[in-house]
Amino acid sequence: MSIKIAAAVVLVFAVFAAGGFYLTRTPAPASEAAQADIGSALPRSGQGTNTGGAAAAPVETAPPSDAVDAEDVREVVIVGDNFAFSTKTLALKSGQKVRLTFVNNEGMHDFRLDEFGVATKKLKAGESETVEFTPDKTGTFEAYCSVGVHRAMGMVTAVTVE
Ligand SMILES: [Cu+2]
Repeated sequence: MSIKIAAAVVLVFAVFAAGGFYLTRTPAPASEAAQADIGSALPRSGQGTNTGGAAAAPVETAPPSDAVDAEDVREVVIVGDNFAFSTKTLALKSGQKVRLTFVNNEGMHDFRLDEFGVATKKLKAGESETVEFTPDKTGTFEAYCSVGVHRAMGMVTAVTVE
């Protein structure tokens, strides 16, 4: 039942996000059904529905701004071994934020991408570190491990930004 309510609240949110004026002009059948499911008078304001939704399913009804942020961030995971990165080529978009997690499987390695100021600590086996950056120029750049001669040994990733 709580899932149904959460779904209904999300639906109402979606309608509000699409344009609240739709409700006043021509109420969509979906919103009518959602209100019937809840079984009580649903406040027309977004704040009212937010309070009710938080009790039913906090994760589902997180503020819409979170969802927008999530869409704008490119999540990348790169694993390091002796002596290579799991990702040989990485295509990114200029202006799109990147949340890169470097996971080190064995040995000691870091992940660097000088052009965008990316540099994890030198990680031991089993450690990981997440860095965030937003590429602001296009081209192909070489990410690398700065430990010893690992870069020369091929511990690199070709990062293309377009
Ligand atoms: Cu290395």
